[in-house]
Amino acid sequence: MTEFSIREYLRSMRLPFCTGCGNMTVISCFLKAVHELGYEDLRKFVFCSGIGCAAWIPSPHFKADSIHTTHGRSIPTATGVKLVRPTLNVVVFGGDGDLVGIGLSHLIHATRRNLDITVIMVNNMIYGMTGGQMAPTTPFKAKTTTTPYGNLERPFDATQLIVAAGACYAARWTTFHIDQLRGAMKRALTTKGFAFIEAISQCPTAFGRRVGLKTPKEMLRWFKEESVPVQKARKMTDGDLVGKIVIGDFVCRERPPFTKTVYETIKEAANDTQAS
Ligand SMILES: Cc1ncc(C[n+]2csc(CCOP(=O)(O)OP(=O)(O)O)c2C)c(N)n1
Ligand code: SF4
Repeated sequence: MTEFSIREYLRSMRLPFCTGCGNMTVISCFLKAVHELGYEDLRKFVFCSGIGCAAWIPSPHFKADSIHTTHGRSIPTATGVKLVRPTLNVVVFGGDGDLVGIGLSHLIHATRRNLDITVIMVNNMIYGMTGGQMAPTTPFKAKTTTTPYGNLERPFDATQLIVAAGACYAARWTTFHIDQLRGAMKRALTTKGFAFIEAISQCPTAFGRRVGLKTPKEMLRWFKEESVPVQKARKMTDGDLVGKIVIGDFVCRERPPFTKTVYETIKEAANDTQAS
C-alpha cells in the first residue's frame, strides 16, 4: 500500500472554495478514508452531485467519473447509475439545500428503498453558493440574508429523518471531528445498503460572519463546544438539547440492499420466461 497523497486522487485544478471553507476538510477526510480502505485510485467509484458549493467537491476535481446534475437531482441520477453498474461505489455529495431542501423527497425515497449508495451531506446550515439565504437546516433565530430578524422556523434534524426512513447507516460529525468523520466515511463506504453522513461544516463567508462567528476557527470552536455524543443525548431532554449538535453513529443495521432485490427479481422473471 502506498503512502497517502491527496494529489493522487485530485485533478490538478484550483478548488473553488473560500479560504477556511469546511468543504476542504470533507475532501481530505473522504480521500483519506478511501485510501485507508485500500483504493489506490477512484476507478471503482462514480460520484453524483447537484448544485451548490458542496456539489463541487467531487466534480470535476476528483480523478474519477462524476456527474454534476441539476439542483436537488443527484439522488435520481445516482439511482440510475447504481442500477446499471451495481458493482461500483456510487457516492453522492451535496449541500443541505440540495439534499434536504429541493431534493428532500428523493433522499427519503432512496433511503426507504435501501438503495446501496453513500450520501455525504455537507451541512453548513445555509445556501452558501447563492449568497446566504436561509436553508431548512438554518438554526432557529439565526440571521441570514433572507431572515434579517432571525430565522422563524425550526431546522430539520436530517440524520434523525434518515434513520426514521430506514437507513442502514447514518452518522453525524463535524469538520472539527476529523478522525471520527473519516471513520464514519469508511463505515458508510463498506455498508451494504443506504448510508448517510451529515458533515456539519463551516461556511465562514455566507453564514459564520452573519451569526457573529467571525473566523473559521471560531466556527470550529462552536462545533467542538456544542457537540454532544448521541448516546448521551438520548438521556437528555429536548430543552437540554437546544443549540446542541448531536454527533456519532445514529444507526448501523443490515437490510437487503435495493440492487440485490432488483437483480434477483430480474433473474426470477427471466427463469419464468424460459419455463413458459
Ligand atoms: C431549480 C433551482 N433552484 C434554485 C437554484 C439556485 N441555487 C443554486 S445552489 C442553491 C443552494 C445551495 O445551497 P446548498 O445546497 O446548501 O449548498 P452550499 O452552496 O451551501 O454548499 C440554490 C438555491 C438552482 N440552481 N436551481
Ligand atoms: S460560500 Fe461558504 S460553502 Fe461556499 S465556498 Fe465559500 S465558505 Fe464554502
